[in-house]
Amino acid sequence: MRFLSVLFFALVSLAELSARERYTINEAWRFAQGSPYGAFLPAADDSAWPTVDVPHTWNAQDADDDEPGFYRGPAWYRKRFFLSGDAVSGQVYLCFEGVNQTACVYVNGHFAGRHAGGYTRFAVDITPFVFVGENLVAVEADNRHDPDMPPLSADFTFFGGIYRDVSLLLTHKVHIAPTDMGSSGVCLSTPRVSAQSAEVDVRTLVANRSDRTARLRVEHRIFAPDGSEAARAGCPLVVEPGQVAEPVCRGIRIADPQLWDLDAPNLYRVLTRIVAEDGSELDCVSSSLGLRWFSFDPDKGFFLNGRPRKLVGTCRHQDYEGRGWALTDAMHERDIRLLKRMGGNFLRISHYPQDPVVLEMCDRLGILASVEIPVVNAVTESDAFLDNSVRMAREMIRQDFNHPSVIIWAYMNEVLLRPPYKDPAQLAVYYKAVERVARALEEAVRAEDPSRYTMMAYHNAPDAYAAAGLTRIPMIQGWNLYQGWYEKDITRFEKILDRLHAEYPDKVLMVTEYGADVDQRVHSFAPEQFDFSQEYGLVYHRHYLREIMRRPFVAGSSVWNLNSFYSEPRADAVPHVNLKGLTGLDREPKDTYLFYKARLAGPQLLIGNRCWLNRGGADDGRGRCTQPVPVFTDRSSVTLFHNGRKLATKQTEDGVAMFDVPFVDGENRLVATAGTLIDALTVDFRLMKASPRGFSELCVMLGSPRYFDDRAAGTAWIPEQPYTPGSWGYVGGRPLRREGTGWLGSAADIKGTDCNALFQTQRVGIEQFRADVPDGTYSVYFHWAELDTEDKREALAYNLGADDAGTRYRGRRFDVVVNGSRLLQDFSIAEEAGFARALVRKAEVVVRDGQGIRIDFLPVEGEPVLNAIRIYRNH
Ligand code: GCB
Ligand code: CA
Repeated sequence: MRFLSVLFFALVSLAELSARERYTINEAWRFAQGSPYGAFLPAADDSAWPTVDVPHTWNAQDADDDEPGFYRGPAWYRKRFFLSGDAVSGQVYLCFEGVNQTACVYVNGHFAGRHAGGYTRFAVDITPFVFVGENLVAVEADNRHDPDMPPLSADFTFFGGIYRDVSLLLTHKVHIAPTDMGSSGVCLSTPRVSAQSAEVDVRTLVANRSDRTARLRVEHRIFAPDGSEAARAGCPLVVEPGQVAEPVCRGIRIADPQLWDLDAPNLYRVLTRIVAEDGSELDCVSSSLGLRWFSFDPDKGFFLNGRPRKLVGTCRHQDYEGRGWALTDAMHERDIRLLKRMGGNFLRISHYPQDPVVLEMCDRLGILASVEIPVVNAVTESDAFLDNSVRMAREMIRQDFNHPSVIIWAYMNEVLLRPPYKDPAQLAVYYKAVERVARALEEAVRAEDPSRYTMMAYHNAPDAYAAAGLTRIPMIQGWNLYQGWYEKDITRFEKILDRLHAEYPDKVLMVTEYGADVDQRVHSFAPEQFDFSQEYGLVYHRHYLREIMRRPFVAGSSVWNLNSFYSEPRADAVPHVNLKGLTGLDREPKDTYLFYKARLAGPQLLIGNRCWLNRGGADDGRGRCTQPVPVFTDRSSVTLFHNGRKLATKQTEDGVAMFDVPFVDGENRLVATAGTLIDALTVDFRLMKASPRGFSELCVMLGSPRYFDDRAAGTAWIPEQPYTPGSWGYVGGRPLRREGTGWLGSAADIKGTDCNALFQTQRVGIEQFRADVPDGTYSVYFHWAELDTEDKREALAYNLGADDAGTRYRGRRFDVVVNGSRLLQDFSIAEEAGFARALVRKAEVVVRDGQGIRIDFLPVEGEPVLNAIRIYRNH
């Protein structure tokens, strides 16, 4: 095998090799968690290790299961790769786009390099260690907590692994070096750009790893978007053996530039070549270049190429359902298209630098971006923490410097959220330490790149940030605001904006985050704060966007978040997930996404609730169930047809027209029209009824005004109603509400189910559930979870105001009597299933003599509860 591969490469090397080669080596790595003995040695036996492909993470499962925590520690990856004689006679680099969080790289048993920090790229020069033929690379990756490495804590899962691409880069001994903190070795800046002309400076990093003096020419050719040559420049260069030179070619002039803009993201291409004395090309790097200028004004906002542009967009995390952070390039690309199609023009790449294709896509699609390093929640008062943060900021800037889409470098997010002290004296000392890190970062960033703005994102504690001296340091203040979500009173949002602008009239202000968690499966026609419904999400975003748009001093805003993402300790409606995405972890658009699209993306007509496929409701007694349906559009009015009949024409408000649709059982065809725009949706509706004259399946959530679409089972759960003779419903009791906040249901993660929303609410003190069904045989499925808690739950880092330990359990026991006969006696949910664990008990009930179903809940100790009930007719 080894001989064959040598032969193969010997044959290849006969052909002319191009100046540089770069290709991924993602496939067939051997992987082992822990620290297997001698894993860096070529001779180590990895034959029993599972084979994985990178991008890879070892936390995809354990960060999304019922066990708290996930593996944070060392793991090893090993791979054999093959090099030709030509490759080995040149320079060989291994390039990593991202390993979380530290990586130690060994090649053929030799230590070749180390990189700390999970979000920036790095190249390791492995030339001294490689052979012709088979080589072995072993990488130890480690995602354990390191107090000197940001992030210390954050509301996202720190997935471990080689979670981005790995490439081999083969160059000549004299080459453009990738060794400057992972930069490409070509650095483009545009000191002067106007509509008439542009000037480009190019700095190149040229390394001579040969043993002879290199007499060279560095050449730059700039090609216009149409491919024609727009400018050319070059200079001679002499580099002594072992030296690295950094020639700068200044003032390359481009007349009548085609500007890079949001609607016309024109990209030039700069081809940088290193040419030997004999005219042969030694290396060549192509970089894209955008010509634009921009500025921020504290009152008027943002200007691009002289034109005012309100920045409106989202933040983004790099997660996908089932994969953690291990995404392919194409999956990253898709997200940026999702943002563009929504009409967004701004991406806050948060809370860390992301895959290189993300900014490439922003360049290509015309989206402006900010990028930040992950100093989140807190700092460590050590020099090592400061040094690591500054290095990370430099890496970020050098790696992404050339992108015209980047306008802001940011470096701290809510850094006062989790101070390690409570004592005021200690806190004051700590604030000084935070300020020191902030000043060091601000200085480093401005020195690295004076052409962009700097930004810090704060949470709603302006006084604390002012006290810590942090509000005046960055050029832009970014505020993360959650009034109406974590905090009460949604109108406080605009009040805080106005207050901040009045307090800092000379500072540029952005709303760097705002959002509400939405579980795609949850709906409510009585939406309220913290109910996770699609409808509350809409209420929230309509309000925020309106207030943001009204204020020219708000230079821009970014919704938290484009996509839902993993956050291991969260419970919420979907455990381990932050649900604030406008799209789900699977990128299914929520109604909020459709709303933004209608507001921002030009001609649109989109019927909402389009993913609610198990939709149901209670029969109104006339064979119908009238429910609201939103239609999203930029037009001023919309007409809706239902099953071929015109329903109504409605005026739009903030991009939404609301219709009351009298759904019937089965297919409901909705057609919306506005001018020439048309959209259609077919909804399969389950009309639920229980009366002596008729029955259809009944799925009812108790103590809840919500609807729940159980997609796995295809069941449509509907809200409770009080019992009236001839129908169905509960008797007695009250919905569970949280102490303090009064929010719906419990904050506990319910084990043993994917349907938290179904079990987190209940009717406490329920006396009866009745359904006046016709005679027959029925299955009754009681759904329970004990929501009172045994222990105080650990406060969640991010349930800002929402920390909620639940009500303390004081014992609960009851009898369940069905149509007069006792089904369960002295029944205790906690004894049967434990706390916060789903329990479904199915019972067969024979109904005769027109008695219907009558279930009595008789207290023995504490109050009886019921979370949900499903009644199904067998015959
Ligand atoms: C924030 C944080 C972000 C969280 C978000 C939330 O303010 O910056 O990392 O994910 O709130 O959803 O609570
Ligand atoms: Ca776990």
